[in-house]
Amino acid sequence: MAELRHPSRPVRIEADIRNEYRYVEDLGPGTGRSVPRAAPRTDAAALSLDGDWRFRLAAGLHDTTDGFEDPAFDPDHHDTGAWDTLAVPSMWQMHDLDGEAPYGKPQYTNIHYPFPVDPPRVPDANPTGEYRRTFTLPADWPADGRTLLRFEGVDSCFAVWVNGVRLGDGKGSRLPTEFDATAHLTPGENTVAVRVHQWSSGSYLEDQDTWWLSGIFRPVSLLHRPEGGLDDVFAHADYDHATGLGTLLVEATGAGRVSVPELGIDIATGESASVPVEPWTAETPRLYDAVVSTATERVSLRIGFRTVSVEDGVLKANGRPILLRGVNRHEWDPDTGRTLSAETMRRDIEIMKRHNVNAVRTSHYAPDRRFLDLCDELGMWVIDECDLETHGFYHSGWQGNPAADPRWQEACLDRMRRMVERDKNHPSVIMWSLGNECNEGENLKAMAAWTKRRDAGRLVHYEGDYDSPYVDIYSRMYTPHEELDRLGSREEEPTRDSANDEHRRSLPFLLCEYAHAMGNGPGGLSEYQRLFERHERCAGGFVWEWIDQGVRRRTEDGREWFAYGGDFGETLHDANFITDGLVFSDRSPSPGLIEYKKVIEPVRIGIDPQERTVSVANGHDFIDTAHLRFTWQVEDDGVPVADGELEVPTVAAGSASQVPWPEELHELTSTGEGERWVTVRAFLDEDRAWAEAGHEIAWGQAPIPRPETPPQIGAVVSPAPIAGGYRLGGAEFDAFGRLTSFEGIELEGPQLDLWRAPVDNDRVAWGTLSTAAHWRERNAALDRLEHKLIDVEAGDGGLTVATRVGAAGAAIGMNARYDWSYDPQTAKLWLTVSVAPYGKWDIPLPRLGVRLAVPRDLDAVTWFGGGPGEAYADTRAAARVGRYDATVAEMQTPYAFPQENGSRIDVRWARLADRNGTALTFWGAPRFAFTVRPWTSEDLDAAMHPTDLVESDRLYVNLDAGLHGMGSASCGPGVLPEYRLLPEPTTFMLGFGTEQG
Ligand code: IPT
Repeated sequence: MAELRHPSRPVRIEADIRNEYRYVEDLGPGTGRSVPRAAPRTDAAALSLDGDWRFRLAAGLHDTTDGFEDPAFDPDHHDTGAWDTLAVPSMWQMHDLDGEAPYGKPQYTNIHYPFPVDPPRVPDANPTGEYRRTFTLPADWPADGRTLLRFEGVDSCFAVWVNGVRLGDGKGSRLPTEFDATAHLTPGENTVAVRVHQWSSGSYLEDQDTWWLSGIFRPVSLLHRPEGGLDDVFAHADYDHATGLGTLLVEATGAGRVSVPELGIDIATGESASVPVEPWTAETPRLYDAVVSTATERVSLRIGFRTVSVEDGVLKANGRPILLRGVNRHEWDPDTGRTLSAETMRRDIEIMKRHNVNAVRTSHYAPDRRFLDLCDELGMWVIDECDLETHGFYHSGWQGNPAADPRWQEACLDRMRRMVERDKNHPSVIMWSLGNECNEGENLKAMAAWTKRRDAGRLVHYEGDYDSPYVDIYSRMYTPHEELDRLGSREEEPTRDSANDEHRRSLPFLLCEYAHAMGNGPGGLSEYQRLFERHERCAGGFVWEWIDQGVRRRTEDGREWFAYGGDFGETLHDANFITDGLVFSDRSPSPGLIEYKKVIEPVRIGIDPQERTVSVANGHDFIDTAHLRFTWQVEDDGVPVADGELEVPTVAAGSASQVPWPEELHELTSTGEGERWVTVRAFLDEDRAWAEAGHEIAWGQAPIPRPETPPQIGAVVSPAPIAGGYRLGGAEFDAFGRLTSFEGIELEGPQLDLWRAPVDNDRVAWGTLSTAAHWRERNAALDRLEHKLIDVEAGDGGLTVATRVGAAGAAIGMNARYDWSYDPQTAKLWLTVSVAPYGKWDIPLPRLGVRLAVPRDLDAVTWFGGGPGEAYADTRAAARVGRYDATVAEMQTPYAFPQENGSRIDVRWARLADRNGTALTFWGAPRFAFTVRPWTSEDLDAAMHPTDLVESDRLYVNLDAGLHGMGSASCGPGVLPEYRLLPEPTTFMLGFGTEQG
């Protein structure tokens, strides 16, 4: 194993060494590179150079102490025998992290550069990897034309040698670079050597919110370019919705023919043809196979005809407004970092499509190009974003921002050119984004201008310049709801420079980031979606972000966990701000994704029990509902009693239709004892490329109304004194009035609980004190409340226990009274909790409810209420009323950073049972929120990772009258007023029994 030498070792920096590495810190994008171009499928010869390369790592550029030499190929001088073997593509810090971590470790920072901000200088401790491999050109490798050596992505800067000849160097990590190797290749064995530097001037342009990782992380290949071939092609494929004609024009660097057999098109490059076509949309990703050929090369393209436009300030595709239900996607794999397999890319899109997502912003760089092939094929609107972010300059008031410094202009333009040229043939790409978080600057303007000249067929996006002078869409991030409402109504403040106002007001509005999906949440998605749907100016939004970027690790005893910032001993890091995705690091959906799926469902199903109708509103932008099958189902107290198919006439996109209830359902409307709910669901009628027939797209639910009856409590028993306390029917209490057992089950009695392990949205705040900090603050100290008994009174009706609840040092607290009664008829124990705050409260409560401990064996959970997943006041759209079963383990949500989780909403009753039939049932009067966990909120609060949580021999059950909402304050607006849990006098009632619910 190569030893990563200590970076602080003193090294001699000689003048000639400085010269040799000048390219690392110069502002140029690279030297010796070929012109950027598209690289479509072709029949020209190609040779993959992926696989095992020889590799070794030095601690810095100037670390010549251990024979770290010029990698120019020289068989006499170079013996790679002692080198390691490393897979290409891969990121060198992602290797053997649970073992020796031979190539250093990942580091995570959000905005801060992980080196002194002294552009364009980077540290001498610049981990530098030497890569080398040999390859033999196939015997039939063509002798004519040229051969290019292509790198799809190298992070962050590299120089290349072929057979000892230096071809050049490059920067721009997530963009392709090609070098002409023709003159230096030999028919036999060849050697390619690449030297890769972790840091370079390019790092100043790549300050995205992700892990700092290095290496040849995307594929490498040799590509033959035949004489008279097609080095570059640009297919323009528009769709005219008025005529139904698609117009194809292929520009190419060589003169050739373009044929689309299915459309009968056979034209010359540079010529156009218009024929009737089915247009491409994200909902109907219709692609036509085309071949562009010259005498020496055949290039295959997949053509999607579509036209993107802005009309009257509305974003349109093919003449119709579109609503982007999007996600921001970093490329991430918990084992390999930003090196992704094709399967993983497909998996991402499948999961997105299955959750009704129709758009991706490739935050914040051009993705592996195979991802865009898949977006074309499966149907996704894409904002393709340039690999450019200079966020770290924010901390110095944007002094020295490369986006505003003409010396960096070529580097910026080069990045844009390489992205646009690479991706210009993808119908899925509807906007080019200049980058992310670069503030303002002339270089951005120049990038926009170049892009518009090069490709008039797409829109230009950039968020960082609010005046929006050179973009086609007004884009912002994390805008609160009420401001979005004003923006949607075009009632926003004027631009800073009044010259821009008219232009900006004419633009559609986009939230390129919103709803920060960090930890539990985001709350408020439904409210955002309503605004997007209300205002036609709103083009929709992109949730931040798609995936938790955790690094998979294992404890010594083999338990899996996911690392975030700081877990690799980084001194500068941004902790778990990197785990903020809609899917967890292993790509399992988080509750946030389930919620998002429901909120953005493209079909809205309304059920009106009065009118006995079902309404179906088709929110698709293009397709009708013919691909959907509808069913209805009736449940009594969550138990299915009847179901059937629902005939819904085909509803056109943007229309709604109402159907009467089917006869059978009609007959079921009278309801007996329990609650009767009608659920209507829409499923895919047949297999799609991304889901099978039967996949659920949307649902609606409504109760058959009935008067809500308060719990019937019959004649109650009086408490009887027993040794050390009281007995009340089947319940025993200690002298302090705390419940100790019920029907023989040992309990640690319910008592008032106001605390929750703060969620990221409580904990993380920008420029203000977080909600959790207020909660912990000395005068409140809700995390360390004490309970003081004031009085226990055994009366005729039961037991009354009065307490005061407050923390040491705090002047605010709660009066809490517990009224217990026992109804022998039903064998139920009833508890009425009455709370009244005292002192001056100016903060919301984390939760309001009671907590009790029960034996660990009661592991089987059944409940009737909202489910199946967790739901909170402002994240409850996906909670469906029903009867659910789960184990205690399944009731937990494994957020990478432990926090409040797993609460089920609107629970009518919940039952915990062990294997021997012992069971405890809780009733609400009428409802409660319910969590059960094998550890306490305090344990959750103290843990850094789920693997820190140790199961106790108890289960801790919370029965809550309410919980404070989640909001999105970890980056964005806090909890909306209607979901804040305010301290006020409250009474709630709970029942305890052993019967079935
Ligand atoms: C915004 C960034 O664009 C994004 O990359 C990510 O860091 C996100 O925040 C938070 O996770 S910028 C923020 C300062 C609004």
